[in-house]
Amino acid sequence: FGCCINTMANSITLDWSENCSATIHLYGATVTSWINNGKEQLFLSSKSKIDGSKAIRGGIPLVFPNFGPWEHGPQHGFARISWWKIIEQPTKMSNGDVTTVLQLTDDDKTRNMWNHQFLLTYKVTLGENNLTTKLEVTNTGSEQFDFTVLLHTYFRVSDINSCKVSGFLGCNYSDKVEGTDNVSETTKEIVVDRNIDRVYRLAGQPDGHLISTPETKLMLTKINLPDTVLWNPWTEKAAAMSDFDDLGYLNMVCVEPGYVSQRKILCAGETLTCSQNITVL
Ligand code: TA6
Repeated sequence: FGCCINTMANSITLDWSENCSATIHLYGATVTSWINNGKEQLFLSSKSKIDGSKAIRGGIPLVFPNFGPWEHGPQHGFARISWWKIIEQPTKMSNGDVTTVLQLTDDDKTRNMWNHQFLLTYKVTLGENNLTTKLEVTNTGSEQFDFTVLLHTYFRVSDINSCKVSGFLGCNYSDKVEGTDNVSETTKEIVVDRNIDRVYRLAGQPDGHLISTPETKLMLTKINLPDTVLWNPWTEKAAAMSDFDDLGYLNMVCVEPGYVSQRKILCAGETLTCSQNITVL
């Protein structure tokens, strides 16, 4: 099976086999689909815009150079609402993995918001039973800059009530819904049953996060993304988002590896390489 570039839809599809593929949209370099063993692993809202009018609601949006509300521009920064370029066509490696590389560099638009020179290089690798997304942030300017970065992964679940997420035990977190900070997690396996929006510090160490439902078990491991955001909008917040299916919260959970509780400082010429690997167990 080869790989194809669907220029009409501004997306690239990586084909490992007829029932194992991934699709990346050039808008935001957003992975919008990952099918493993014939089953879709990512959540994509049926109301999501993929015409470039707003960030894609689902898949793996890229958050850079700022996680959360931002005084210089849109929430979560400009990476997920920019058109990226393919710099390495989809390629089948000797071990069977299929990879592609996309890139985003500063331009007038980004410099108007954030006056720094940067290069983002994003490599997506599809294996028989795993997906790896690796983001390299390079400071191509002559001054240091600081940022936060996050992979905003939306996992598809058959039923949120039967989904358990582990890897947070003992981690301190800030809770955007309760308005608390520095609470320590006492639950080994979290079952999301309400609006949850937490930034866990130093989470998923060393073994990663297990996202399990009766149907599938996914293991998320990460490099240089010390924090993990756990989010589900639940009923009210889902209904308040025009691009989110009203009942979509029943079929998704966001487990988002990020470098967000502290700002990362990059000196001129320096690169941060961060990645997540999601394996179907
Ligand atoms: O990752 C969690 C979060 O920061 C939530 O607070 C919520 O705002 C979510 O991201 C989605 O943000 P968006 O800008 O995509 O609507």
